[in-house]
Amino acid sequence: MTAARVEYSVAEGPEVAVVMTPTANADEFAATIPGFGSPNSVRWHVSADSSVGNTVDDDDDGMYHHGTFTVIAGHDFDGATDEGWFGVVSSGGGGNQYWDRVDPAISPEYADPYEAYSPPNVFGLVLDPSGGLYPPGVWCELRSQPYDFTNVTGARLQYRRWLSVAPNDIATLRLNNFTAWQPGPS
Ligand SMILES: [Ca+2]
Repeated sequence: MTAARVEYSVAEGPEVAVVMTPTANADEFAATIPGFGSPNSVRWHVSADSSVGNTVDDDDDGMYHHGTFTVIAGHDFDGATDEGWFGVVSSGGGGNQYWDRVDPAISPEYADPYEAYSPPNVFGLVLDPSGGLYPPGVWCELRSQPYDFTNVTGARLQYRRWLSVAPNDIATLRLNNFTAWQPGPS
């Protein structure tokens, strides 16, 4: 490697890049980021350049929470039940719904995840040993039960996703029917 940098953001603010410096160990780099007031959340990821000109970006962000951090609800989708989550097809699809709560490794589709962030299971669309893609012209939703945030301040949603969509399809994250995230057609 010829260079490495860590990019961090505080409380989902703008990313700041810090150049990492080589340590005494071969191919090892280190950097220090400043301290922050509490409570706070810091997200970071690392990218590096190789001697042949390639840049590798670690797309698996790290996350550090400092201060009193209370988990109001959490789901790894690995329990005995769906924990109140349910699939809905709000248009198209002929009344079928396509969400599966399984180990994604069962799917032979190259675009599907090969493992869960929290093994073994994820919720995903058409994760089937015989393969399969979501059908065209369908709006598929995975919904949670409602959560009571009475007297809660500073609530945030954190999740892991794997997104593979067909050209011109869109993915959307909605909270209280407010579009919180939508990367646009891909
Ligand atoms: Ca899981």
